[in-house]
Amino acid sequence: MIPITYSPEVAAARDARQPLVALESTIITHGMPWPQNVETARSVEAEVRAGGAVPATIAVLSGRLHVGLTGAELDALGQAEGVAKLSRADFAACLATGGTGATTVAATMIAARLAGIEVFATGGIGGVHRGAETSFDISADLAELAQTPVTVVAAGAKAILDLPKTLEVLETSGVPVIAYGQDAFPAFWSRSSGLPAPLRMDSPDEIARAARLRAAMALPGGQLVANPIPEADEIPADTLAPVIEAALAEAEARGIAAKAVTPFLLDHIFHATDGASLAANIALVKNNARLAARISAALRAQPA
Ligand code: PSU
Repeated sequence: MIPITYSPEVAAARDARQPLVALESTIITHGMPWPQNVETARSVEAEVRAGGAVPATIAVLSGRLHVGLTGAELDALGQAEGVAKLSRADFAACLATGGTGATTVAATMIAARLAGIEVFATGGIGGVHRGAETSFDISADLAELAQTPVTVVAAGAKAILDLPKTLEVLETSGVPVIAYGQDAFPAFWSRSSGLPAPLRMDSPDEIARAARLRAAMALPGGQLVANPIPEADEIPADTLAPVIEAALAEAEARGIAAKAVTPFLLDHIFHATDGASLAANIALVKNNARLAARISAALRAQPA
């Protein structure tokens, strides 16, 4: 038996068959500083509710998988020290040993599938890191998208990554990468990466229909919906490029590796931009939550 606790709000939504949207917790513990992390988590949940769906923030607390966090649980997680960053490889081990961990995109997809939640909103997925040809650092998020049937709404992949290689791996693994409302693949803080997205859709209905058809065709895996950051909130790619280069050089000089790379880079860029990168990150996650709520409602209207 998997030790799962549903929050009262999520349990009621499941009973009433209301549309649900999963939200991750690594962005809270490893992606943003306190207190903006908790404030953002709350406002992202509010966006999902305003969009007519119910938010289910996911984390492992003392060996139980929580689907939906209470306000007190969210506050505690946002200030906790030494929380594990869970992916597919260590998820079950954390449950088995009574640990506490935040779920990455990969682990949140697994939890969403277990809870019957079809849509998940985050900031940006992990991907192929620059220099992967020597480091082999490729996020487990990509392999998860290839095998777990959840539609993930993100502002593309983080611009700290090697985006052409990230798109190549997604293509090889058969993951539909759908830019929402534009032709270009977005680059997290910027609306365009300068790379064309493999697919484009302009409505939540189409995205829902594609998910249903993939299931009908017995195709495993999810869909990546790449939703560009709103124009008013973006940081142009050329402004950010030198900041990213400097952050990568610093990570290399300090020998930062594996799971520590993404949190290190995000923190470095936050300080180097005087917080502008965080403001953009918050805006894009809220924007993704709004679209995810609409996709979840569209899926409810198109029963499997
Ligand atoms: N989106 C954000 N901030 C984040 C993340 C997503 O706006 O910190 C997290 C997600 O949990 C994602 C992880 O799975 O970054 C990627 O980490 P890595 O590159 O180590 O796979």
